[in-house]
Amino acid sequence: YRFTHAITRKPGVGITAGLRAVDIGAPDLDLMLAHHADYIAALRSTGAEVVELDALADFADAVFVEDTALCLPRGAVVMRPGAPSRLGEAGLMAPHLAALYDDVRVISGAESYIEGGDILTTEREILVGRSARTNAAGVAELRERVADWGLPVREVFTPPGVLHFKTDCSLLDAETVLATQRLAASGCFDGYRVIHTAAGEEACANAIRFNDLVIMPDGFPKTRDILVAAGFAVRVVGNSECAKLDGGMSCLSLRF
Ligand code: CIR
Repeated sequence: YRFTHAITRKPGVGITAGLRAVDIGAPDLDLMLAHHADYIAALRSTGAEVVELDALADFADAVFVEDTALCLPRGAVVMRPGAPSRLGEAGLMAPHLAALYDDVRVISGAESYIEGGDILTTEREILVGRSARTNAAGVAELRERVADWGLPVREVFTPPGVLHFKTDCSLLDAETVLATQRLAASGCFDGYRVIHTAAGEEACANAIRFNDLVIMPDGFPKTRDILVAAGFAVRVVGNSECAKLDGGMSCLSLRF
């Protein structure tokens, strides 16, 4: 599958108030902007069109656009983020999806919560991990919304204490997943080839395959070497500031 588009959003001054599981200090906006520019340059270098939306003053975490939508080949689904401070971000993404897709559907149930970070789409199925942000009603509603798009929804396990399912995994090609040991041990990737993150480098499991590149965070040399040895063209991008807010490579874009 080749991606033709990505949607990103600039981080704004409010980023210092972004959600985080553990406070290890405020992110530096200027450094985050520099990393963000490198990330966008990497996406663009593959030939894709990259939309750069303006920062949203009222939403501290809006740079993490992935959580607002699910972008599939046949259409997009607007999510209902389970973090109360992020719920309003999804509706603000909808018009940008409508500009690029003919078919945009919406998760709308009052009890349904689901974030894009909990969804890994492969060429044969959509894996969704329940988490503190994604509940059973959200998964059930997603299943209904995409029922006629040809990809079954399979509910999987998010390890306790992990923000999103995809915090711990990425799709590297049609058959290959990069995953932490603690996630892969659940068996959710049986039938796929699994490459484990190196011991102590679990924080780099959230990478992306975007066309010819695997884009991964800087600072994880053992896993980078494993991926290079497996034949992937790896591009490393600084992620120190997003990491303070539990964000990684997938969170920063919607890709389709
Ligand atoms: C949050 O807690 O919602 C943000 N600070 C981080 C979101 C990361 N998004 C993602 O993994 N898809």
